[in-house]
Amino acid sequence: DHLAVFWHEGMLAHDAGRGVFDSGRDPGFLDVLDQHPENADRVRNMVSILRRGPISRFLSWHSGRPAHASELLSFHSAEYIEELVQANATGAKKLCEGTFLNPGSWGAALLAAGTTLSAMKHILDGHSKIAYALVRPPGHHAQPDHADGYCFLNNAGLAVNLALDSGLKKVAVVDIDVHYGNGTAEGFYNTDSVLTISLHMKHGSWGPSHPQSGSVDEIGEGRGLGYNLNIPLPNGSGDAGYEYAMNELVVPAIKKFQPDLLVFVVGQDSSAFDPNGRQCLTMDGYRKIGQIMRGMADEHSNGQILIVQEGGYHISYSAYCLHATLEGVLNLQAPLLDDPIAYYPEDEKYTMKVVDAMKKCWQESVPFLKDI
Ligand code: 6DK
Ligand code: ZN
Repeated sequence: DHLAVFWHEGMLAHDAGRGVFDSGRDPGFLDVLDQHPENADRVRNMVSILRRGPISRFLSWHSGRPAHASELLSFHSAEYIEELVQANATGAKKLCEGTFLNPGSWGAALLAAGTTLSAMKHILDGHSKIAYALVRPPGHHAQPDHADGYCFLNNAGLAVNLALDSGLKKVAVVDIDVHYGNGTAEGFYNTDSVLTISLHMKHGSWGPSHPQSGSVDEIGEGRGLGYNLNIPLPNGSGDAGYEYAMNELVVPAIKKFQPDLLVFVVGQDSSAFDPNGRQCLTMDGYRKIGQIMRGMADEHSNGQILIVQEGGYHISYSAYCLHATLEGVLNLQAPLLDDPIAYYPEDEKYTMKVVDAMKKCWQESVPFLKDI
């Protein structure tokens, strides 16, 4: 069993700078500003854990490539692409809230799109059943006509259209990034050929969530009615909550839809330690979701899964959660890698027992506290 990873280091050239990226909560007390959450270092760590971690023996590495401008028109309007080309040529610095350009950004965005297309083509050509596009800048907020939420080009959406153009009839997208995949949803809102499913942080349940849409009643339109399924989950849903939502909602929907191929849109910002979310997944939860995705692909989609990278902002835990997700997709029996951070004691009353023991110790050894 193996998994083909598509990557190109040119994607590291996109740099959205430093700043106060959550102006809703930071009143400007701090001198040392954060890197933009979507920085090159987070992806450097994803590359290195896949190269050096125990999963490395199951992976083959393939070079990504830039998309041609003409390939972008399957998802985006010509006007929007022209706008991006102009922004790049004139050195524009900001496209919308949180979404910044530097001189390397457009080249990186073209590489992210082209690399995702290459990964999809690899599956369509029958070279591998499972491929992972390790890409940045991310794509799932990018709409046919707009940049949004760190995203310029909708990498997964472009790949879905390649699959349809190559003769596949039905593709399902399952997006577990903590934010609603609104761009992908919009691109396929009126078609029944693509079932888009997004699990995300319910708007209003924690912090300044983005975007503010993604409610359960946004179910598609026209021929696409019913083919966009939103699963907004309350913050803190955790491993058990996500596993339940996968088994109760996603698995039956995929079973009914019978896709020819699954696109698994992953974001590690649903983890317990992410600065941009509070869904509280740990490596165990990501591993389980990966296993469930693999089970659905084996049962309905000839084992075919394209995995596409989106967000995930904890500089090290994101890489570990990615590793766990791919372990799950590979259906490995025992976990390959321990969780370095998440620790939940089995007995939640444990602290009380420790405190009781200390009190007893004080009563016995500290003279003035012998009768507390
Ligand atoms: N904040 C993503 O992880 C991107 O889904 C998340 C984008 C969050 C944008 C947050 C944002 C504001 C708004 C107003 C003022 C200040 C800050 F696409 C992925 F990378 F995957 O706009
Ligand atoms: Zn996200």
